Amino acid sequence: MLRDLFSDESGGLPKYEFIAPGALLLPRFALDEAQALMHSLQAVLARAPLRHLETPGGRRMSVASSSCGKTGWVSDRAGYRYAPIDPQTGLAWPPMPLVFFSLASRAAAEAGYADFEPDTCLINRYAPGARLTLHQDRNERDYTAPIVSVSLGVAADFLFGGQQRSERTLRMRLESGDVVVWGGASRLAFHGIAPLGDSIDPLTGRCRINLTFRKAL
Ligand code: MD6
Ligand code: FE
Repeated sequence: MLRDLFSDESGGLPKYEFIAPGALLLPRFALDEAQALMHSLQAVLARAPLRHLETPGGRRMSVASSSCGKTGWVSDRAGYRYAPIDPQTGLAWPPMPLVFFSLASRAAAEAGYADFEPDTCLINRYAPGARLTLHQDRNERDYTAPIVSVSLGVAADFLFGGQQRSERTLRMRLESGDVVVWGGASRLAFHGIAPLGDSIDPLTGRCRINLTFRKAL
């Protein structure tokens, strides 16, 4: 087990990288499924299109978002929350594809969180220059379930701070296929994404896609 923390059989990437207590990076954990994830994603986005949400302060987010699963994360002048109906279409969010659920649950188990059953997946698309300012994820009902975050396409700099916005942040590069699993003592850590650079990825073109799985209900 201890050896697994530092090496793998192929002499390539470590299986895990420690970020902070409760937070682990699983380098390229989703690489084998990346195409299948993108394929299922197209079907989800056909029913629940990406859109630039408005923040409670009235700003348009640079990231374009959608959701699938039993509920979806939304933001508008009234605040941040989960909603069972997509306000843009008036329909229920598309069901979470099995390949999404299965990957998230396996990643959580690999990181030590057994039996993770996400009920929602937030989909974020970053175009060049898009960013996510430091925030905490605190709209979920209970903080005992972890969050599983899957990066696809153009690499981005992930900023990871402490429990206070003012604490200094670590910066780590998230590559296509990387999975971050995050819970326990890190569940309410501030985090964000630095403005995306302009480059091309074979899977996603000039964009980065992030899939964030949560148990919200
Ligand atoms: C992103 N991720 O990677 C944004 N939140 O595009 C998040 O905001 C996030 O990666 C909670 C846990 C993991 C995350
Ligand atoms: Fe977040």
